[in-house]
Amino acid sequence: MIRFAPRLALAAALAAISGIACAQEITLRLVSAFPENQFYVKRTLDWIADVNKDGKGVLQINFIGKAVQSGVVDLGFSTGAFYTNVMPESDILKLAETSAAEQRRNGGFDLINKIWAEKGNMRYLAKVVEFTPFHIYLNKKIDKPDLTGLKIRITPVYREFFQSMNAQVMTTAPGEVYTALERGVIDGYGWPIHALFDLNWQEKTKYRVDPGFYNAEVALIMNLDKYKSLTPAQRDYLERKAQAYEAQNDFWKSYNQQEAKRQAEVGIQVIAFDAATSKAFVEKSKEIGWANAIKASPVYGPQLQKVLAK
Ligand code: 173
Repeated sequence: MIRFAPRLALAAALAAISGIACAQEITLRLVSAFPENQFYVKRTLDWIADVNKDGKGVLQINFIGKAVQSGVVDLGFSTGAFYTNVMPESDILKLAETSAAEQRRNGGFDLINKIWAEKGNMRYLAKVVEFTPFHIYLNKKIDKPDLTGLKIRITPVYREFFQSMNAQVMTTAPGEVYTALERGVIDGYGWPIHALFDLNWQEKTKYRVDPGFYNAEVALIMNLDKYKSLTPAQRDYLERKAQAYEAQNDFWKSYNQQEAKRQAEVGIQVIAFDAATSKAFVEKSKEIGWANAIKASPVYGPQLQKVLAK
């Protein structure tokens, strides 16, 4: 039997106690790709407050603000279109017809994380915006899906689809769209069904084209080295909280209905196509989207299609 000398036993006991007393707490830095007045960010700030309330002694998040940078931050709150410079696959998530919950069951979430780890040194923690179509918003009237002669603000989400309708496209950050509309630099823009009001674009918008297409994706992403450096307790806590945030995504279904109503109330008119034209419009958006996805990512494009498309 091994007997500890009293002093050694005391040292061991103290070490054990100090391990508990200084239960490791980590503070992660988060940046948002979206402006702080956007409702997305408010929801995420609420989530951060909740994480910090329950996570004392385990994990805290420090919101840094608006910046699209890598390396200097631990967590990003962004959409795939804003980091196609890291990997083209990021923009493919807009083509998802399966939900985040389904992707966690059908292997999609694991595939995304395999790609994000390999190409972006990132962990895709949770999707927190979904069930949200994009639309074309215009200040000039059209009567068919033809954008000839129109200057339209885009991100990578919309590029090929809008070009296929002959639009003259220009990439513009959300923060610059209002002024571009005001000055007539653009005749319209691609944007989700929601969040016009966050940035006051309803003041400068006459029409919304229906139907919508694709599925807006906004997620919490994390530097993979940082993710791996977390203790099991920290990682479990962060995963649990991120998944709880994702589990609220049904919220967007009713929110989007209210947003469409609000648009109508301020006089934004809907340009609708007949049933056959609408169907062809949506089909074409998907065809173009997947053709580009597979061209940009010949190996992972088809694998993503299996888990994202329906
Ligand atoms: O239009 C955009 O800026 C864009 O690509 C996007 C994507 C997801 C949510 C909101 C906007």
